[in-house]
Amino acid sequence: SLTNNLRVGVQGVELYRGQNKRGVELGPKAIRDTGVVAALRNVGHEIVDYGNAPIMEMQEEAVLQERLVASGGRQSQTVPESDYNGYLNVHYVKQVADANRMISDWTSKIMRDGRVCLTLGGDHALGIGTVNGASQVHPDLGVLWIDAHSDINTPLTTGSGKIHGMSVAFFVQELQPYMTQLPEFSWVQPRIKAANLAFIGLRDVDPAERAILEMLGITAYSMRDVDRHGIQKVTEMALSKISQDKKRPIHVSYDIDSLCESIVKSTGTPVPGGLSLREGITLLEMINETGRMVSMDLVEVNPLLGSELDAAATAQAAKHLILGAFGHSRGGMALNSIPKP
Ligand code: NNH
Ligand code: MN
Ligand code: MN
Ligand code: MN
Repeated sequence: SLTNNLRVGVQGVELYRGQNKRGVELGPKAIRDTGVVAALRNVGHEIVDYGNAPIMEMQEEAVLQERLVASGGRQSQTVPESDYNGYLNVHYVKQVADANRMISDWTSKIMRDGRVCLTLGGDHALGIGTVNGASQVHPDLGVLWIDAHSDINTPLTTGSGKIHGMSVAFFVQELQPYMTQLPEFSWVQPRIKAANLAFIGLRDVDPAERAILEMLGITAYSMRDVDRHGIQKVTEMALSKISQDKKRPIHVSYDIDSLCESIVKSTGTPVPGGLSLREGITLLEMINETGRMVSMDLVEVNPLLGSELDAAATAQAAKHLILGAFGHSRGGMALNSIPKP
């Protein structure tokens, strides 16, 4: 049965330096503006919204941001790349590292307050911080990474230099011997075992990423698997792979681009042929039913991409995914479970 009586902490993370399209920093506001927090209260949860983490780059960028808004246009801009050095191609290392250090602290603090942590992004590089924070509280954490992409490039294998395509590489224990150690990220504790990680929704994986997945035997269900087995079977398999004894606490990192490009256009790298919104909801409902989800990210909503209607549809999709993850009953609520005023 669905879990609908949790203590929940919401945090926004206006991170955008993990990729190169402005606007993803407006994701937390776009998602909150759907009324998702009030909707979660109606489901029955007790919720504290901690607001947006004051990451330094947003303060530095506040002026730029105002100019963007003042320009009247809601057009996304592509930001210039900044290389780590002449040898590695990793963009904005310090900004992304410093932001993640704070995100990690906020995540573990929210969880130590006894709350399920819901993180609204922002780009997917924030997963470095949320997984680190969550695994500090639950060292036996399992991770489900729902994404069109596997985000497991290392600083050596990345073609793009974008850290949102490398997040997973930072926290997988067995990958560390192959991982270029960046001093800015030396605070990260890679505690997630390859066996306790699974991907669902893949359809755009780089050759080096595929090699890493195979080398470490990481469970990865692509859209081909979803087509073959159906989303229920795939979710069951993923859940039992990452926790055979069905006891492990679960972090869900949900990239909105796992959904099909036809429904989610306001995201940095839309990919055709993805999950339907219903498959996304079903998957998250099943995770909710385990009662073991301790933390969830919803990332890569960029309201400056696509039309305003696209942006609204993408934010709505995010809202309904979150509702599924937090046990909203599509069949209506039983009278005795409706929260008392
Ligand atoms: N694999 C590519 C890279 O490393 C694309 C990653 N883009 C994403 N990931 N949107 O979710 O840059
Ligand atoms: Mn570059
Ligand atoms: Mn991603
Ligand atoms: Mn993605």
